[in-house]
Amino acid sequence: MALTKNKKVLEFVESCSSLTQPDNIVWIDGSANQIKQLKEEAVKSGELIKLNQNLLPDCYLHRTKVNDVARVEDRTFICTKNKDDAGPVNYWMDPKQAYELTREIARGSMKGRTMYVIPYSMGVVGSDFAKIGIEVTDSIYVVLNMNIMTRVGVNCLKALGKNGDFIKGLHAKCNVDADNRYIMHFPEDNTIISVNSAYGGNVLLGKKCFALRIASYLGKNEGWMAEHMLILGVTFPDQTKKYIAAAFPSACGKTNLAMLIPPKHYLDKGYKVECVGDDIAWIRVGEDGRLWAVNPENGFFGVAPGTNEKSNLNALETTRRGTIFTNVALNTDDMTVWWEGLSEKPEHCIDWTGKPWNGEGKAAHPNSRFTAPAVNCPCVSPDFNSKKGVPLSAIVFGGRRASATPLVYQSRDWKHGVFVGSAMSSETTAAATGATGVLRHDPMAMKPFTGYHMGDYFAHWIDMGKKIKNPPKIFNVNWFRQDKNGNFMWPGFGDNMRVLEWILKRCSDNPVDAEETPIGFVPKAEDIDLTGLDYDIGTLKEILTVDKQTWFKEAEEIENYYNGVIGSRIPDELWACLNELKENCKVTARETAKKPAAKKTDTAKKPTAKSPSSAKKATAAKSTANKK
Ligand code: OXD
Ligand code: MN
Repeated sequence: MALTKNKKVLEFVESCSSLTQPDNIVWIDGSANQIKQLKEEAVKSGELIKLNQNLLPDCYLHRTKVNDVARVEDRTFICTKNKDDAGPVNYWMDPKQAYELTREIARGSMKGRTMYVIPYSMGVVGSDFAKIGIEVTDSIYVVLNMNIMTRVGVNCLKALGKNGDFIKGLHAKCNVDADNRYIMHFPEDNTIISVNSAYGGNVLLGKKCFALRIASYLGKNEGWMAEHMLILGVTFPDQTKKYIAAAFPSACGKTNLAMLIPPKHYLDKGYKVECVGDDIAWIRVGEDGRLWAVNPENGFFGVAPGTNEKSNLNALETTRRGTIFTNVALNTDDMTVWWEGLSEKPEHCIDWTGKPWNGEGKAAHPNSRFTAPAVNCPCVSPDFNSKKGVPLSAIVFGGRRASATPLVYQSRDWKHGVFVGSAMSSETTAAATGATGVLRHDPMAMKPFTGYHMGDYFAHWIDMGKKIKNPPKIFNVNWFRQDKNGNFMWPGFGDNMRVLEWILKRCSDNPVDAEETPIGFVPKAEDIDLTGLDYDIGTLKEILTVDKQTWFKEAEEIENYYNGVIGSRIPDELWACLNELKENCKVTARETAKKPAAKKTDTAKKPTAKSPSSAKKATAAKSTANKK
């Protein structure tokens, strides 16, 4: 029975059911009883495997089809009337054609199946940030995951009232046919249609599709921001708190950073890190002129491989109950789960494809996941459900770069920070289909998630800067520098606290000193606290060095990207920053003879911008390690 009188919702549900022709329609009310029944049904049908309920209470395993294990960026479309509005880095399809194509595919596809109607909210229901969506799907797996990842149930319908608007989402599993898989976004109609997939990022429509692609478009029009960012809070020994939002591409360690456990000597002093979010931030300007952020999600859809007691104990604890695992291995001795990097290999296990594992190849898919409720997380922030969000002191960008980019640097101001974000590149990972380890531009880690023209997105960042009286400082980090033998040069994980501390000290009223380099401010090596870490300060100095020649080449590469890919919509402010970078990195003949580039102090005179152009010892681990 329909749970609402909202005509728009009823019409949407009716249009989906007359198209897909399900045998039954079930409205998801969010009650524990209904969810329990659905789990039982999914276990009966084989869609879920019940895990050891003593060791992993209320935990289940799901396997996707082998052709359906990651986001499909080349089958993900932004369907705007005007092709130019989707911009150069999105795949585009004419909305009329996209509706026709996907409706044809979905037509009759739910015959013999049940259609579930999921009312959900991104953000705490009733907060200024929150937005409601309705996802219609024929997958119990989707219902159960959405129930973890978002706030689901009748409350959301109540919040809509009789006439409220919402984001429409239709997911039809069809035959999970990779050749007819499409993830369509219609930002001008607040609509998403996903067909022929059952993998999280393609089908949990509240996540990437709504909370990033559609929301970024809404944010541009409504004056706020939807970003691919974790949010964490640091409590200092004097009990003051500061918040950081950080953008990293998929599978580059956002979950690990968001749940970081500081090194012992920080804990002893009274530092604490708490997690507000691990993937998405919705950000608005507050009345106090600062940026305030919420995590619109309600759970974590984290990458399993590489997660262990050392890399992320908090994530591991989070997954010990009420969790759905996808494409990990099944330890048949005790009906628990296993993945590469978790622990010693189990004696007997079934791999992610459902076959007995003989120890060769991967037991868990590299993009296998856990879907776990945020409330399970031992370090979840008390501000997790705050309706007004948390104020940001710092925004951090970061990518996976074997060379060039130092451990950390600070931009000169908001505009320069936007430039730094726009120039991000990172090596690709298993979170999306396609080759891994390929360096690609991924501005603000939003390449796959911006629902409109990337040049306009940069302009939106610049415009937002004009509205923020007290902007957060903007930084860039790189945990992934490698030496010539392919060893990581920074230990990462909990030790990243040492870098966060420097970042926050730069955000204080009395900032720690820094050195100005051609790309921004880097720490003096002695200002990074290495207490308790067997780490060579020489290595630290090396990964804090900025090489002018390398950065001149980077600048040329950014220029090629701006000119060759993004094109005319890039704001002048960013061209000015690029020119400034090139100017700063020009190497004189004398300098060529005595590398590396000299650093100036914080107070040194900045070079003038040109006008816009027309166009360790113990810690080093092999770079095959996953996320830091
Ligand atoms: C994710 C991703 O699942 O970025 O968060 O792919
Ligand atoms: Mn992500």
